[in-house]
Amino acid sequence: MTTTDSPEDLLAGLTFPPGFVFGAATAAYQIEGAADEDGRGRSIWDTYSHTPGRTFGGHTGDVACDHYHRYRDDVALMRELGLSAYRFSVSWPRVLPEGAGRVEQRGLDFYRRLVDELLEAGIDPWLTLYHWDLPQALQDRGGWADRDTAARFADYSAVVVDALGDRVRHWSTLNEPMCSSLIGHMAGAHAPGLQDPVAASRAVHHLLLGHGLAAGRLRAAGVESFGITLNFTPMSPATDSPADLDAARRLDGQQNRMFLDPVVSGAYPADVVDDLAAAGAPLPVQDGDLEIIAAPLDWLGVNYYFEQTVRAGARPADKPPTSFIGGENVVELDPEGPTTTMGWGISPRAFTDLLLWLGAKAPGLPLMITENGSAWDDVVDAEGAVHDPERVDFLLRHLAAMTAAIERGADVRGYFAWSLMDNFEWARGYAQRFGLVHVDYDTQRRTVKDSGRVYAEVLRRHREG
Ligand code: IFM
Repeated sequence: MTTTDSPEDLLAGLTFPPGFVFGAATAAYQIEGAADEDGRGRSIWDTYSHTPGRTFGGHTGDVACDHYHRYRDDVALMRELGLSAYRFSVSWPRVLPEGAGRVEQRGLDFYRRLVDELLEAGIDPWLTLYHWDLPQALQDRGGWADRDTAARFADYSAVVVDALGDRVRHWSTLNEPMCSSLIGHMAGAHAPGLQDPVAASRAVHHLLLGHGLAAGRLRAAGVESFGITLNFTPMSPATDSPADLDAARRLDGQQNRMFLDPVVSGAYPADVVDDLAAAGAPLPVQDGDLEIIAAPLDWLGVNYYFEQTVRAGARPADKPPTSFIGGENVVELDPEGPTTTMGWGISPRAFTDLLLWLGAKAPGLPLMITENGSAWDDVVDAEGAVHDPERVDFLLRHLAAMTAAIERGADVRGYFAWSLMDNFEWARGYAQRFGLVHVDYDTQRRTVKDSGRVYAEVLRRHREG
C-alpha cells in the first residue's frame, strides 16, 4: 500500500477473516430527535445544548435526524448498504424519565420496534446502554460524581435487558467513559459542563463501577456477548526529553490506561493513581470495587480516530481547557499533515499499532472496532450525489491498517463505521458530518455518499468471498 494507491487498489487488497462483522454505529441523542415525545425525560445533553454558548450555533438534539420517526427507512438504508450489524444506544431518560423508579413503557416500545425491524432485515443489533445522555434528574442529585449513580445505572440496565434480552444478543455498558468523565467534568466541553478535577476523577470511577455493576445484572439475565467501548488516543512525546516523556506518560495514563487497566486487569495504573492523588483529585475506590469493575468481558469495543503528540510546558492561553487532571502543564501539538474538519490528524499506522498494543495488554480478549470514521465538508451536488473522496480514502486505509494488525495476530472480530449517517456532533453541532449517509437537516432527506457505496462494496466482496 502506498499513499498514492487508488480506491480500487486499496479495495482489492482488503481481505477479512470469515465471519467478520461489518456494521455502522450511531447514538441515541445524536440521531433520534423526538426530545419531548412519549414521556421522554430530560438528559444532561438537553440541558447543555440548550444553554447559550455551549454548542456550535446553539444546535441541540431536539430534532436531530428524526430517527425516532424514520427508523424504518433508516433500517432499509442499512439493508441497502449490506450491513450485518448495527450499533445503537438506548436513551436512559426515554426509558426512565426520572433516571430511576418509574419505567416509561413507550420508550422501551420504541427500542423493541427498532430491534424487530433490524432482525427482520437480517441485521444484528449491538446495543449500548449509555452514550452520554444521563437523565438530568440524576445530575441534579450529583450525577456521575455521586457513587449512587453507578447503582442507578445497574438498575436501568436490568430494566432494558428485561425488555430486550430476548431479542438483542450483543450488549455494551458504556461508550467512551473518558469523554463522559473527563471532557464533561474537567474540560467542561461536554455535558454536564463542569470544570472540576475532583468531580472528574469521581466520575471516572463511578462510571467504571456502574459498568461492573451492570455486568452482573446483564449476566444474571443470560447475556453471553458483553463488552464496553473505550476510546483510545495513542500519545507520543514530541522529544525524548524526560519532561516530554513524562507528559506523554501522564496523558496516556488518563486517556487510555486509566480505563483499560481496571476493566481488563482489575487495577488502576499505579502512576495514574499517584498523579491524581498529587493533583488533589484521588480516585474514590472502595474495597471490592475493582473486582466488580473487572467483570469478565466477551469483547472490548475500541474507538479510534487519531493519535496525539504532546510536550511538557504551560498550555497556551488560546487552547481550550484541558480534559486531563493536571493537564495544564502539557501541550497537545497540532497534527502534521492533512486534518479532518474536526482538526484531527490522520494516522492509519497508529491504528495498527494500537490494535497490536491492545492484543498484548489483553491477550485472548476479542476486539471489536466499535467506531472509526472522519468528518468532512460534504455537499449534495446538482446531480444529487455526495462525492467524499477524503472519507473513502480514510475508510479504506483504516480498514487496511486493521487487517494489517489482524495479520500480525490482533484478534479483531468486527468493524463499525462511525457513523451510519450525519448527526449531532455534540458541542460541534451539525457542522461536522461523519456519516456514510448525508442528512439534509431541512428536509431530512438521506443521500448515500460515495463512501457509503464503497463500504457497501467492501461488504459485498466479503460476503461473496
Ligand atoms: O460522535 C462521536 C461519538 O458520539 C463518540 N465517539 C466519537 C464520535 C466523533 O466525535
